[in-house]
Amino acid sequence: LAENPLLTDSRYRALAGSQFSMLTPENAFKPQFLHPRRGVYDFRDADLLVRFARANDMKVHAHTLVWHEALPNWMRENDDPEEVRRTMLRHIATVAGHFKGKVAEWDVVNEPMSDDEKSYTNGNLGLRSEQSPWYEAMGEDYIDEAFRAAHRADPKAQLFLNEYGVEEEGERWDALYDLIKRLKERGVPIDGVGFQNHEYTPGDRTAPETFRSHVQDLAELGIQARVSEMDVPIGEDEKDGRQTQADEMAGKLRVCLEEPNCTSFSTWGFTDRYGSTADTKIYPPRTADSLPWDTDLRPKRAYERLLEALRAAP
Ligand code: 9MR
Repeated sequence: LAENPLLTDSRYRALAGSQFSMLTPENAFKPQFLHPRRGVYDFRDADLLVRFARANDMKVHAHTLVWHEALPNWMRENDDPEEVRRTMLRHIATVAGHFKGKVAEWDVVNEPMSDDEKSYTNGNLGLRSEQSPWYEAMGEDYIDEAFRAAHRADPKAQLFLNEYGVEEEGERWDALYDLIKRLKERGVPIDGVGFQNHEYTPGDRTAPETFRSHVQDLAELGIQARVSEMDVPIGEDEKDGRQTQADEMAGKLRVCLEEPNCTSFSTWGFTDRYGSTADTKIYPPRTADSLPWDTDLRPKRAYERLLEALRAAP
């Protein structure tokens, strides 16, 4: 983290000014690390990141309170719905309470939408069901309860729902939009939606203008948007891959800078040396080409294009 070139790049600092940057923890705030046993919390790594951010004038966008992954086993083991609900509420109260005033934003609910086509027609309104202990116990209400609990614990934090695969048109976006509308109608304290923007395959690359129209749809509901986890892995022999990667990233950043309710842009990692799209199933692991800095921390074309987009910002 201390190697992050953004901390010392004067070109970036001059452009970003006081809105210097926002740190998003990749793993340290996940329940499996923060809450390894019932009632036993370990905030050491997360606190370290918060101190690092403060020392470097960065805000913290904390990730994540309620997800169906990265759970300690004990959280999955209970199937009494009332117990599961209490576990979720206690976790949120303790964790968001611990970081009250220290983090600016939270991903309260991560990835609630289903990957199973059936969920979009069987009455689940596109929500992930059997994979999620939270949905299993409470149905859609877990989302309402999670946001209300986070708001009680830290009333000033901005509260986000974070999702992938919603940058393009289709039933997944439609279902997410309807969900946000229902939440707003029920008075749930949700402030924003994170668009992850993982573009793992060429088929995942999406038009910036479609993303813009989704950001604008959210603006009408009084909801912020952010690019939360962008990475664009390119194939080794993909022609003009680095150019495509640069265009994808800069295209999304430009939309975000132009739309008043888009509040931040974050890549998922910064250097290919530690990128989460590395192939770790082989030995030695093969690093991917997916982030703005290469494995030697040299800026790629993507970084130059991101700077250009910042420079042209309205
Ligand atoms: O990059 C993260 C990886 O190190 C973890 O093993 C994994 C499971 O906790 O999560 C990865 O981050 C994911 C993020 O939390 C949610 N959106 C998808 C990200 C990439 O898989």
